[in-house]
Amino acid sequence: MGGLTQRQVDQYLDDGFLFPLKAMDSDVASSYRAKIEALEEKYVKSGPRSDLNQYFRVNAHLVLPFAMELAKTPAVLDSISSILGPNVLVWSVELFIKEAHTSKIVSWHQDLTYWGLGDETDGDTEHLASAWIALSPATTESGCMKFVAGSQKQAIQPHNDTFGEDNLLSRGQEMAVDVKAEEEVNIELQPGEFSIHHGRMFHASGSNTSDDRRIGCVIRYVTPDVKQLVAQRDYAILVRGYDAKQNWINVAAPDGEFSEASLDLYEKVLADQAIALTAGAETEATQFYAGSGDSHSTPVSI
Ligand SMILES: O=C(O)CCC(=O)C(=O)O
Repeated sequence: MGGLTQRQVDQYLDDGFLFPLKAMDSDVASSYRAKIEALEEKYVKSGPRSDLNQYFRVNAHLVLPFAMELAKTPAVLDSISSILGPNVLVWSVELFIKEAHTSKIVSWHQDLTYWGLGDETDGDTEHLASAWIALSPATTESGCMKFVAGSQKQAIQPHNDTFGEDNLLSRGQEMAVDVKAEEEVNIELQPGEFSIHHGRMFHASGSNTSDDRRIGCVIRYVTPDVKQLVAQRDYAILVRGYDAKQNWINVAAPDGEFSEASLDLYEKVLADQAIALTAGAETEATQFYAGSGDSHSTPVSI
């Protein structure tokens, strides 16, 4: 089994992120991009029950087999296991797509702020990491992610909901902290490369001024130690080792693209998670729940 060197693990512990790492050859990344674009063509008017973007942005692994396949990419899992240990579950898979020449951004935030996840009683955890795989060039020009080295050593900061129209985050959540330009590290990745970041990492991304779409697939990995502390229950798919703690409802990977069973499970998971994701929001929880079949409803997301 591959995995990170001790030096890379130490660097991750210092900086809170690692990049660029190789997930797959660029032609394999292109084949995943082609699958995404084929779905966009197929569901141009509406998704199977909700808007296609809902499934892309939240829990794609529950309804799209290729998203689960990406989450099981051996090189990514090996690296994640070097950080999280032998027992690993996938909590979420999300696609972040920025069209060419668009003003969409992601504001500065820390992932763990809104997920309701933590260790035992503390709404925080070291046992979660995200891997972001580039499926098209992620450059400064196309709006790649930006990290602040060492920021994961700080506590969760206060965040404000801005609901900014150009913000890819569902609440436009933004940290009430000024990040100086000289602190930013641009996480440039070529198709097939990936980065890993900590759940408390200060991160953001700018607009896409390039001629190509910027497509990233982010996978949120947890260990059996992590618990859902806000919602009553939460779900994950075991991808390495075993889950002796059973803090998660272990579910199966989808048995087909948007199969009826996978869509039913998707809606159940979304309804349960909405309780955690909307905690503290200034808007009604229903605004974030897209299981109603309303193709214009706001995706539930980070
Ligand atoms: O893709 C982006 O620009 C932001 C992604 C992000 O915030 C994340 O993966 O946690």
